[in-house]
Amino acid sequence: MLSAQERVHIAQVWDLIAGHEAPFGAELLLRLFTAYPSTKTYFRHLGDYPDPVQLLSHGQRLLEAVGVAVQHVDNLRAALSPLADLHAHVLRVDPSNFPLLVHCFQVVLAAHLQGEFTVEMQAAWDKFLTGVAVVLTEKYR
Ligand code: HNI
Repeated sequence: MLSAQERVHIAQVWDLIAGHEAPFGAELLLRLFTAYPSTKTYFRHLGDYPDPVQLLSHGQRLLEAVGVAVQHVDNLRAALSPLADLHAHVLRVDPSNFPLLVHCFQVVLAAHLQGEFTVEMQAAWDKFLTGVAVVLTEKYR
């Protein structure tokens, strides 16, 4: 459950990302694959070195889903249900990968926003993204 102040931080930061979903997502994936190469095992179909077009395309889809989550912070389970089915039953992404993506997401935010990305904003985004990850991984068992 997010506090009123945490909701403000989520909305403020999302306003900065909105409209830049593809490049933000591509940078997020590049960081994820580079810092944590084991995550690439789920993207074998993109080849050893995913090209920018593939990164932008998947990055955009991923960030658009985060945008849906931002619009449904109180109802994540219902809003993300099809995506949770996909990750659990079709893709079978091990849940241990999600905190890695949550971490890289914050690194991309910090790299771009620098001093504008306050400690309180980071705390709010960590809580929110962890909530998204919980929903996306809870259908595994
Ligand atoms: Ni994820 C497909 C969203 C975490 C591996 N993923 C998607 C799609 C969305 C999405 C949206 C596209 C669905 C569709 O085409 O119908 N993924 C998210 C979100 C998170 C997340 C919001 C976490 C916050 N995914 C992860 C993680 C991994 C992952 C941590 C593995 C390391 N996702 C995948 C793979 C696909 C995928 C693999 C399929 C890619 C493809 O090319 O079709």
